[in-house]
Parts: sequence; structure tokens; C-alpha cells
Amino acid sequence: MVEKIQQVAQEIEAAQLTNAAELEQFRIAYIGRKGRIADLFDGLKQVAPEERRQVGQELNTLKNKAQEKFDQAQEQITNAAADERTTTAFDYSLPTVPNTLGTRHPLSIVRNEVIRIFGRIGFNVAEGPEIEDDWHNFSALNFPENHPAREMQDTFFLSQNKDKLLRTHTSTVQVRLMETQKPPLRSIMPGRVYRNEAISARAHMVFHQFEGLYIDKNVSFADLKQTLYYFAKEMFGQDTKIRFRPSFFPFTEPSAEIDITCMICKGEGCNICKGSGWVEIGGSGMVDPNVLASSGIDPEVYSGFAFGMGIERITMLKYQIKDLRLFTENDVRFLRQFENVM
Ligand code: 2U9
Repeated sequence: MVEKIQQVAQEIEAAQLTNAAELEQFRIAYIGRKGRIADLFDGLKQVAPEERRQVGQELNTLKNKAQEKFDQAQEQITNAAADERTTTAFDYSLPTVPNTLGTRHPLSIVRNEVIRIFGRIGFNVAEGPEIEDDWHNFSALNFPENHPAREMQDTFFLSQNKDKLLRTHTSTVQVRLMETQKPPLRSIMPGRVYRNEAISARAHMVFHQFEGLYIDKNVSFADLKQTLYYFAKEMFGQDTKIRFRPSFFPFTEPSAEIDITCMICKGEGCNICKGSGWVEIGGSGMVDPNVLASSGIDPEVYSGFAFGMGIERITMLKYQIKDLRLFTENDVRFLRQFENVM
């Protein structure tokens, strides 16, 4: 028995306890209820009664030594783990993580500005679906049956249903508004539109527009001119001048294209305005009586004006951007230039 105690004592002394796994093995082998020391205590019954006290004391000493070794090793291992946690997770000397906050897209900046400008004179914002039908995109807007815009070359039709198409203008939202609400109506319609065009520096198959509609009793062309003059000055600067050139659209009569003084040369003539001193920003007109009637508004009682502009075009003029493809390429060198613009 004494020899066995000495042997176990040597083993305990020699045991290497450097990690949690070794510590657990040691606990099970020596200290645990089925461990070596418990075995030795069981064997105490066979020891001659006169030696039992002495052997018992030796066993107790052995047990305490094992426990002491275990406790010390456990403390060391836990402290080492805690040290490692503090040194790896809380290294205050590391450089900070770079700020990766994004910037607002220039088209969003301009769209928001348009909404604010028209909001100040009582226009609210109306929205509608991008997948539309022939009625809302063409027929209700007085497009004749054989109008070229209705051709496959110009408009994306859905292959499953030939009556469904991707809207080619946000005028569809005006039609829906007139169908569901009574005048007075005073709204702008910003949104994405689609046309079957080859992508270039000046054209894209997906672009953004905003249109506007004002319908009430006694709305005149003078109201249209003054509203767009106000918009041009707010968007491009208070010294901006505006002019209207006669034009034609199926949905307005009379119709006019809108030009403003070139903001680059202030009307002197440069390569942006091709020497004329004027740049086109969109189209406008008095809502055609046929269009009012199609949507259930009496043209004898009400009149209204409408206008449309491309958001890409306004943005390109305002920030002197030369290629429309920059808007969709997501090149941060381009996008970051709008960091401080609201
Ligand atoms: C209804 C009645 C009238 C909206 C109008 C224009 C003139 C126009 C273009 C400018 C450049 C679209 O982005 S663009 O290609 N728009 O010239 N749009 S009047 O007239 C309407 C709309 C709806 C019911």
C-alpha cells in the first residue's frame, strides 16, 4: 500500500498540466470519485488496523497535494486564457476601421430637389406601377393606333401578355390620378421609365423622369409658364431665363419645348449649348381635351397643364456630366464627388 501511494505521488508530481484538456484528464485519473486516490482510500480497509491511521494520513496528504496541483494549474490556465482574450480583442493600438458610409446618388439628389421645389408651391408626389397596359401608356393619352412609339422597336412589351408593357413615360401615373381623383389636382410624378434604345453617352433603355400635372378651373398657359420659370430659377439659379418653342405631343395642345439659358456660358454660346446660348430641359403643354375626357374629367369645366423632364438630363446639365452611362456604372470615383451635396 505504501509503495502504491509513493508511486501515485510520483505520477502526480510528474504530471504536465498545461491546458484545459490535460487538467480534466488529471482530475478524472486522480481526484475524481473513480480516480486512483479514491481507489487507494477503498484499499484502506485491507490495511492492518495498527497501520491504518498512519496510511490514512499519508493518503490524505496525497489527496491534498493532488488537489493543490490541480487548483494551481487551473488558475494558471484560466489566467492565460483571459490574458489572451484581452490582448487579442482589445488592442487599442490598432488603426480604426475606415468609415464606409455611402453617398446619395446624384439622380436621387436631383429628384429630391425637384420634389422640394414643387412641394413649396403645393404639388404633392404621385407614384404608379412600372408594368403598365396599353390604355394607361398610350390610348388614354391620345396616341393614335399607328403611332411609332407603340412599335416593338421603341417599347418593351411583356412576352407573356402583349397588352402589358414597361411604361415609356410616367404620364401613366397622371392618367391613373385623373381616373381616381377629382380636380383640383396638383402633383408631380418622378419615376423610372423604359425605352427600347441602344445604350450610349446620351441614351439608355432605363432612365428617370418627372412629370407634373395641374388641373383646375381656369388653368392657363400663363400658369404653365410661370410655374416652369419658378422651377428653372430654383433648380439652376435665380438669373436663369426660360423660353418656350412650339412643339407637338399627342397628349397636350398646344405643346411647347422648354429651354433655359445655358448655365455654362450664361447665354453667351459655348459647346454645351452648341453656340445658341440655350439648352432644352423638357416638354410641356395644356392637357388635350381628349385626354381629360378619356379619364372622366369634363374639358368644358376644367383645364390643366402638364410637363415632363428627364432627371438624367437635368442632373447632367446641373453638374456638367458628359456621359449618361456614369449614372449606372457605380464607379466610386464618380459617386464620391457628390459626398457633400444634399
Ligand atoms: C397627361 C397629360 C399630359 C406630360 C408631358 C412632356 C410634355 C415631355 C418628355 C421630356 C423629356 C419626356 O423625359 S422625356 O423624354 N416629356 O416633353 N411630357 S407634356 O404631359 C401629360 C402627361 C399626362 C394625362
